[in-house]
Amino acid sequence: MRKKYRAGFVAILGRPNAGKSTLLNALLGTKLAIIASKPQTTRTAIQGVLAVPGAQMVFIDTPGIHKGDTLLNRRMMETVRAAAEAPDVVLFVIDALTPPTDEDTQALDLAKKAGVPVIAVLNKIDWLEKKPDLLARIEQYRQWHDFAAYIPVSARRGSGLDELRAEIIKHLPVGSAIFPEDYLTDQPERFLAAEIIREKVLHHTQKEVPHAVAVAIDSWEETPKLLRTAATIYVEKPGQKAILIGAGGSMMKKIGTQARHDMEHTFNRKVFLETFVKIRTNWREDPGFLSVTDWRT
Ligand SMILES: Nc1nc2c(ncn2[C@@H]2O[C@H](COP(=O)(O)OP(=O)(O)OP(=O)(O)O)[C@@H](O)[C@H]2O)c(=O)[nH]1
Ligand SMILES: [Mg+2]
Repeated sequence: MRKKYRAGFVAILGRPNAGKSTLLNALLGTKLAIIASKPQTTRTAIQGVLAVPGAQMVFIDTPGIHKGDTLLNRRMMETVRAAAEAPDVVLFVIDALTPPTDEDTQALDLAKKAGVPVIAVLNKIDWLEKKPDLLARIEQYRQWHDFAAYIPVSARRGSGLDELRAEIIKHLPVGSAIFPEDYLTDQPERFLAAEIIREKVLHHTQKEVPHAVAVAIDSWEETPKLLRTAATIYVEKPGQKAILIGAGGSMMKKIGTQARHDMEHTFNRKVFLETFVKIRTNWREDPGFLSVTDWRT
């Protein structure tokens, strides 16, 4: 007998930097979400849809669970709570290289609240030196919750993903596809472009600068062969602006070139990108500003 078609929502939860966005991209086989070695890279929920024979998985990547005082931090946590409200299954992403933290506990609390099966995804095993360490880590998490499964993966290398997809599908409800076959994401191209620029900024800056950066797209004109766009990179302080511009504009040039390169790949056309840097004091506390850079509003 043919297996019944399954389709459903899969929330990806976990502490900052666990590798949630890397996992989303790896599961989809497409780069949708930006990645950085700094925590709090993802700021909104990012939906990515994967159709395989017999099933459709609607993944929702979320910001890492953390405590933070700014309005931006609170909005990020509201986003995670909303994503955790009604999934069919949760992927609880664990950085297997490091011991559990308070943020892991908070993330798990939220995952449990969803009241659906939670799969423990032990990520970054490519850097794990000894197998007993992995088994010990699994044992640690087993004490916390009766997970539906414990699946070691390397999101970066792409290992363990077939096992993970198969496990996810088991927990999806029987039903027809939620989105059309070729549908990939709810993110508009402008938002993807702004995120690509922010990713390059994160790669080249340290300490408080990554957290102080927001990107807005000011103009967008496209033809089948060319995309012409202008973006403003907002920071909070003059010192941060100086860092982003760099000596003789060198940093801005580097960020612009790398972002343009990625955008050409993502949008499959030539890109003409102009970037500006502006100071916007305390933008993380400014509801008006936050809604300008949030593509959902
Ligand atoms: N070695 C190794 N590193 C990984 C793996 N997956 C992710 N990383 C790295 O972990 C860091 C964080 O990855 P992200 O995917 O941005 O993590 P995240 O959980 O989405 O982080 P936030 O959005 O800040 O919550 C990056 O430097 C990744 O390259 C993996 O399988 N192996
Ligand atoms: Mg992320």
